[in-house]
Amino acid sequence: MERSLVLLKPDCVQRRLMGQIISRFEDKGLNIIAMKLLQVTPEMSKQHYAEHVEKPFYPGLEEFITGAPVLAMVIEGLEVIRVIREMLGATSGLKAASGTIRGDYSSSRQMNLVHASDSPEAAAREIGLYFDAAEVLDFTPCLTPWLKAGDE
Ligand code: FUP
Repeated sequence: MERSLVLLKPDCVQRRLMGQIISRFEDKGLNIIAMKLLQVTPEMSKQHYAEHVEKPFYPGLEEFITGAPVLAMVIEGLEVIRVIREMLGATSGLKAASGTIRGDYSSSRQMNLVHASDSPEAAAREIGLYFDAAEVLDFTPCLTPWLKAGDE
């Protein structure tokens, strides 16, 4: 089992798309094990996007991500980091394939609705940034035997 930090970004919250996006993850059989609505601070943004802080687009990215609440989640599943990144599609909504979340709902590179961790190392770092250990619930949904075989 793997975990990913998923953020429904301010554009997703403001556009009232949270329910539709959460449904896609639930319909896929993934397990939401933590969830919190919060306002990202400039300090959190700099930690979250540490690899981008020096890039020319960073000031606009910080203004965007701190501009309204986000919904942070920890989602668990088999190969979930890759699976969710594929569900999101390419970074830009203009390039993302139809059928992906960004391909279906976004026409922007910045306002691309959802963030998801891109590696196990990033997931561990990002989960620690948004959640205390006690906020992440370790439970097995009762439907699990109907979602995957026991040896998967
Ligand atoms: P992703 O891993 O798909 O979320 O995208 P990146 O880590 O490459 O970029 C992080 C965020 O910066 C993206 F959500 C979009 C934003 N971005 C811009 O706003 N402008 C750019 O030129 C590149 C990325």
